[in-house]
Amino acid sequence: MTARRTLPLIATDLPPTEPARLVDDFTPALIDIGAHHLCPGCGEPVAMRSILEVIDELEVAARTIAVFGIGCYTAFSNNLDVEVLQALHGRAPSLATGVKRAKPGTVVLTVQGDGDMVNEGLQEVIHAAARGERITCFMLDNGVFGETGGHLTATTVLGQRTKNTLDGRDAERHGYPIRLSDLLAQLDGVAYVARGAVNTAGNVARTKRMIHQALDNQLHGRGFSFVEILTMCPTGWFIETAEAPDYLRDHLAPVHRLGVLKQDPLGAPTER
Ligand SMILES: Cc1ncc(C[n+]2csc(CCOP(=O)(O)OP(=O)(O)O)c2C)c(N)n1
Ligand code: SF4
Ligand SMILES: [Mg+2]
Repeated sequence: MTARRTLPLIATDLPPTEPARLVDDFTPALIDIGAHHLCPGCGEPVAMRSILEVIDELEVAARTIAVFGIGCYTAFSNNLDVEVLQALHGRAPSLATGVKRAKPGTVVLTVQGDGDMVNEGLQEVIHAAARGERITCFMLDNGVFGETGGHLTATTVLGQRTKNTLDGRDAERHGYPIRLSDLLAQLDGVAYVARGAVNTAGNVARTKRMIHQALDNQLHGRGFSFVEILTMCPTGWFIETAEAPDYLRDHLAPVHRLGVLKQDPLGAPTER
């Protein structure tokens, strides 16, 4: 049994005591709204921004097709200057496979959460990876079903507070977390696997390099590329917004370890 968590509970049924304050406009070129409606301190907008900045830098926006899963990040799907397809829960890698095979000249990526990808569609990503599909999949991993209230997912780490594990995930009762990047790195057909995070400026910069490498692989016809991005979810973790970056560092990152897990310079054969 894991030790009881002692962090104070935050009331999420009341409005914030202080209004939000816009400190600057950091809207990236490929997002056509100035503000988003995700929670303050959420890591997903930072991850989305990083992906879009790399697409812009690679000058592939006009031939990019993003396939979205369903989660809080899906709020961005109507506001991007790239083509977007909405997949059913967990099915984005299969839809992306069809798009890439039908239109090999496009740059096809998926954006999914941990609940969408590891709970609701685990087989889809594993099979797409093993087939060596020339697509790039991004998983925004906050260890909770954020959009539906912050419940436990398959990646929730032991001891992590979620809506249905307020005393922390307990191995005996809830099982162990799945480290998806580590699993995918074992598969032939996979060219690149990396795990980044957006809890510090340094980690954002490193994660952007991973995103760049993963998309560059696709542009060179190499095999399946995957980047997991650990993102803060202060709402679903039931902690103060300002505590979330350190909570990610202290609880999520020691289990889902940051770094490049696989880098095959050649990848799978490129005939397809
Ligand atoms: C088949 C199906 N089951 C459940 C839902 C409800 N649902 C919508 S978003 C979501 C959570 C997704 O969690 P995750 O992928 O981790 O994204 P996050 O919200 O954390 O960014 C769920 C369960 C749904 N839309 N469809
Ligand atoms: S619930 Fe979590 S993942 Fe969803 S917008 Fe809020 S902080 Fe972000
Ligand atoms: Mg999630």
